Amino acid sequence: MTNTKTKNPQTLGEFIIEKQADFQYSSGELSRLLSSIKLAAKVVNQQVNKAGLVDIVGAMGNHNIQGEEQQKLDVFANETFIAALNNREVVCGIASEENEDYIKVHAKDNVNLSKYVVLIDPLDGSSNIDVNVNVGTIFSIYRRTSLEGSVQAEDFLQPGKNQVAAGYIVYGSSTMLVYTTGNGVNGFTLDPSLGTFYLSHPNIQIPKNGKIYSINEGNYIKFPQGIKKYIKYCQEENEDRPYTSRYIGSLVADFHRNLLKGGIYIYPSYSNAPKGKLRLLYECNPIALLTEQAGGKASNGFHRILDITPSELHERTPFICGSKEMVEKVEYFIKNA
Ligand code: AHM
Ligand code: MG
Repeated sequence: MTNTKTKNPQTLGEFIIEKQADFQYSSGELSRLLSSIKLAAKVVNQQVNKAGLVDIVGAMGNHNIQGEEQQKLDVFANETFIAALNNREVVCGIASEENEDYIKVHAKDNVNLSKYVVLIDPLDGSSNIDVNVNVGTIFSIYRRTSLEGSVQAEDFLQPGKNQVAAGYIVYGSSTMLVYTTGNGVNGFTLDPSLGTFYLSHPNIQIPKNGKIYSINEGNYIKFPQGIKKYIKYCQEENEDRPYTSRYIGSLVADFHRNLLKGGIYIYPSYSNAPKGKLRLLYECNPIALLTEQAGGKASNGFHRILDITPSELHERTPFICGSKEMVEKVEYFIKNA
């Protein structure tokens, strides 16, 4: 007899609870933290979807229906994520790409027992908002290292390999949340009519090799020699080349595509910016953990991104990530430039 019952798709909430068992002695704290991120993601998603209406609403006096002033979306996203994490006291500290310094989360009774800190890039690629192109949120979670009292800078300045979890939300034609707790990478798609994320991409693996390269080639003249040579290699006619060039200018969207299809994302150093543009703590580390968990590689051209010990919150780094063999090829060109 055939079973006619189709299994209900698993929701993100159910998945988080199920995976709690992966953590020995888990108190459910990380699950609550991830649920807070899920909640904030839905709120930001609603606003991002309405972004095109801002001018129309703005024309009515720059005030929304409650008489509050319209906020820029990146400010809105920043405040929404911070509020979601703050209100539920699921973390002891938050650092955001939008804020100069980290935030200490004080519990109502002044005893914050949370052992986690979160770092976020609340709306990455926000320059794309005006033209209806995908943007994203990136998050990174660590266990605090200081033993007591309020959170310290050292709790945030840990190498990426110490991350307990990391992920992103891509606000796109579908909104997806993709995350890892160090046990593989899973992707969830939002059903906007129900406001529920469903497991749509279990155990994502990035292909070992790909045909897509993503880099802002307009800056070619400023690139280091090894990167210039790699671009020429991508464009040569040979075996499976030339590769396809795809660059949205939204890290989350560029990475998401390459993760699913195979490819490489590069933001190198420039002659006038030796550390490139991207931030190690808010962008590169979480994307690097996801890459490695999916079987890919992330490097600064010389070393593994996740091994770098940061010295400041807003530190930048050159960033090369994606399909393992492609990243190794770039490292080869850099070494032999
Ligand atoms: P942002 O955090 O200010 O949005 O900057 C990060 C973004 C990435 O999403 C994107 O890959 C990169 O900047 C694009 O930069 P460029 O326009 O220099 O190519
Ligand atoms: Mg950013």
